[in-house]
Amino acid sequence: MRRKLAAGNWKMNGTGVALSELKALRAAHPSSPAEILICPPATLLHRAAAAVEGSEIAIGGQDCHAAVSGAHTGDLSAEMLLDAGANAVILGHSERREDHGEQNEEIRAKARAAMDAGLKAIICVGESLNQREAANTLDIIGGQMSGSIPDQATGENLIVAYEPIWAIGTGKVPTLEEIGEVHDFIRARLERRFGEGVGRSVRLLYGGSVKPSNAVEIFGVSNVDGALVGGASLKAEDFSGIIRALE
Ligand code: G2H
Repeated sequence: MRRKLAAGNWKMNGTGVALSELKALRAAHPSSPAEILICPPATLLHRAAAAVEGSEIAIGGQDCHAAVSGAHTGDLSAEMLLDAGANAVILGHSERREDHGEQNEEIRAKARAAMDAGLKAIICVGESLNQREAANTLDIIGGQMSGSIPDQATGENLIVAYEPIWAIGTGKVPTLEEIGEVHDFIRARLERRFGEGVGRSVRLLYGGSVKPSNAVEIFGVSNVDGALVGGASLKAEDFSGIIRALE
């Protein structure tokens, strides 16, 4: 039985005042059958971790370096995220693939480092609109999966997020059939590569313009175990609505 997961990706949003949203979220969900994760910007990790200490809410990073330490100005290692209070990290988000030219091989190395440090790696995959229109979606997702998921993946340390690039922050959402087709494909690929036991235990998140008003129907799709939420995770009230849709 896979535990449902609501993961919030704050992206490059939030200064200290945003912690009030985290406190409101904590108050609204003193307990939850679903796992709740918030990934704030790195500058807020320590304070966010302190704000949720002893609660149901976990904290995650939005990226990490593949190396353990060294001369990498501006970067953070997986161990540093762990030390700051994170238990997970988002890797290979399309915004990082685009803004920083991240390729599958680098994402795989980062995921290895995250898993070695004891973090859960949320590896993002997704197609562009051109790729979907050219009927290449499953080829693209399959290539991203084999390129960026490391061999030591398990149901504990790996979460895969399907985020069609054209649905991110645009308000456009794929049909439920389209979401189901990709999630079933991801599940089948995981089972083929890692065996049924591991393949069935990895959680699959949908991401891209999830909000309280569409969460229930998206969570009803087979092999959708939760969501990776951007814009609608910034306000406790909105994110609460999405968490409730999982409960
Ligand atoms: C997709 C998602 C969060 P949003 O990037 O990762 O963002 O919910 O704003 O589309």
